[in-house]
Amino acid sequence: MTQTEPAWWTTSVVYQVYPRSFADSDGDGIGDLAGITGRLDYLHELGIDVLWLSPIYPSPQDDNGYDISDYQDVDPLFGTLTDLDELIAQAHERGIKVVMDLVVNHTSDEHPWFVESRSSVDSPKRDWYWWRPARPGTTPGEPGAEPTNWGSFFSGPAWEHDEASGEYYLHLFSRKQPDLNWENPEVRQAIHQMMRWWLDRGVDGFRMDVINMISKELPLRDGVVPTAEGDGVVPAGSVHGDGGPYYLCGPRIHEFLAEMHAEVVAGHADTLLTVGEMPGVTVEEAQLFTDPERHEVDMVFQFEHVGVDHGAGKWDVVPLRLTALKESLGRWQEGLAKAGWNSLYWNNHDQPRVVSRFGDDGEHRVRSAKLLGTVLHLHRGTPYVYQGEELGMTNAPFATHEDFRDIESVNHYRSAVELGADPQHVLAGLRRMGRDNARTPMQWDASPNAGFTAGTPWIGVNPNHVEVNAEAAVADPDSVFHHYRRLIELRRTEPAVAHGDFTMLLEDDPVVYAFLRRLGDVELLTVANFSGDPVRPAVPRYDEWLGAELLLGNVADSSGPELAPWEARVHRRTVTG
Ligand code: TEU
Repeated sequence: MTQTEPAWWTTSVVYQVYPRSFADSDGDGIGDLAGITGRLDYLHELGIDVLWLSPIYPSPQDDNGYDISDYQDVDPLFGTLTDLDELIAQAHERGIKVVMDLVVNHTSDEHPWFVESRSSVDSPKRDWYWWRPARPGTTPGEPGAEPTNWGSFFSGPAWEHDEASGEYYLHLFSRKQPDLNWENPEVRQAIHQMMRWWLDRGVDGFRMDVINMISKELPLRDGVVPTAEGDGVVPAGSVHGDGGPYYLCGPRIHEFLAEMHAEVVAGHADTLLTVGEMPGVTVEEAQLFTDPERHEVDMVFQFEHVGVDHGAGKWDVVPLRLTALKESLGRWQEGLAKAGWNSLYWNNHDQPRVVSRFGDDGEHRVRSAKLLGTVLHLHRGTPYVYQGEELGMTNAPFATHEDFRDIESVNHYRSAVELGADPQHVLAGLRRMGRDNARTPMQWDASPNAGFTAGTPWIGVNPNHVEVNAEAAVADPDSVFHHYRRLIELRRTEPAVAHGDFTMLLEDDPVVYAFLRRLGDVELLTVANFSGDPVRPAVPRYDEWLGAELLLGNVADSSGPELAPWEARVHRRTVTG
């Protein structure tokens, strides 16, 4: 982004909708497209530029739509293609672009491609997926006979035995999500064609699900079994190896993404947004993926900063160390400063609610939600807001394991308990980290189902919707909603927010998050107190900043040298030299 005009998405904010949980127009308890269309004015008022829709395609819903059985249609649960056209048209009328989820590491096992692939070892589509015989010297179907020892993300082995042919197919996620074989050029061409079809229909880009997993290193081989002792939540006895080194950013990943760009995106590049979801991606790899000269993707979702509270695995939650969070985000800011671009997010449909995770969802809920928004949006990159984040929605009070719906949580509970873990201990991990925290219905108002549905919601509504809801937030000028609205506006009105250089301050401070942005002679200071106690920030010459303009804050009439609990401020000044 040096000499040329900065891309449009550098000044944009993306809003993610998880359609199943956003707004239900027909009373079946599941959100739908017409429900989203009915809420576009709300999103317009918030001021977002882009809407990213989690999958709405036909799907058996084993992983809530991330298991797709037809890439070119809409699941009747969510409506019809006509409803989608209407949503896109109405969004465009309000100046909102629409980005689709693209899930092409795997399909559903009910996708016709897989049905055909499975039908016979001689099927012309056999090689579209990863079929392998049992490990030599073993009996197919017996535990340990899997072609490699890889574990799946959703518990159990990453291979499923197919009785009919005696072979196994690879599924990094659920057994209903077989991995596509990207080595086969026909697979790639079919996907490119499908993507072009969506662009012709008027969509404005793609969020690419686990796209750094599409290239596997050959030959497939065993991974290291991480721990013999267990990690406190998954006890000893877990036999699966980590295949990550062989499928995360594999040998042909850059080639595949460059090819996809050339085949699909080139020619529309100035108007589209592409973002690759990339678990395990390093900043060095991300530089390559997002360098505009390389024509791969515009930005990536990295996972480091949402791993800082993971102990031995995601279910083993450790307290946040703010210094670790700053070290990580600061390194990403620096790493993508010259070429490439960051995406900025706290939340999505896979992460627990940030105000419960890194803030204070009790006494200081509103203030800490504003602080978290401020810190994120003042970084350099494109911010993503996940539905309800702009209300300060919190984790849900799941009482028993039966309250969970997500396949990851349900399988994890079952397999950990089978291996002998204490059910209460497993539940405690699910409550903190379970993906369903993000998936409880959007809280529109204080009515019994939060205005989400007239029927029975597919997952429990958070009882705090009587207080935390959009209707109340829109009516209250001091709400989290209006704070987010101001942050989104600031990105457009203050060029240093989008384009300024970034310098982290106070790296070793355990409670204060502080950084500078600088563009030309404009300098911004963001300073935030990540604690429930007042603090005097050790920012060099802070007294000089106190006289500078306060662009944004989350505590009324605050001006002294001390930050109140969970206070965040953004100062602006003009400097010379
Ligand atoms: O998620 C990819 C991923 O690796 C994790 O974020 C995942 O959610 C899990 O928590 C690992 O512990 C993407 C989608 O965002 C997710 O919803 C899907 O379940 C997954 O891919 C498979 O399509």
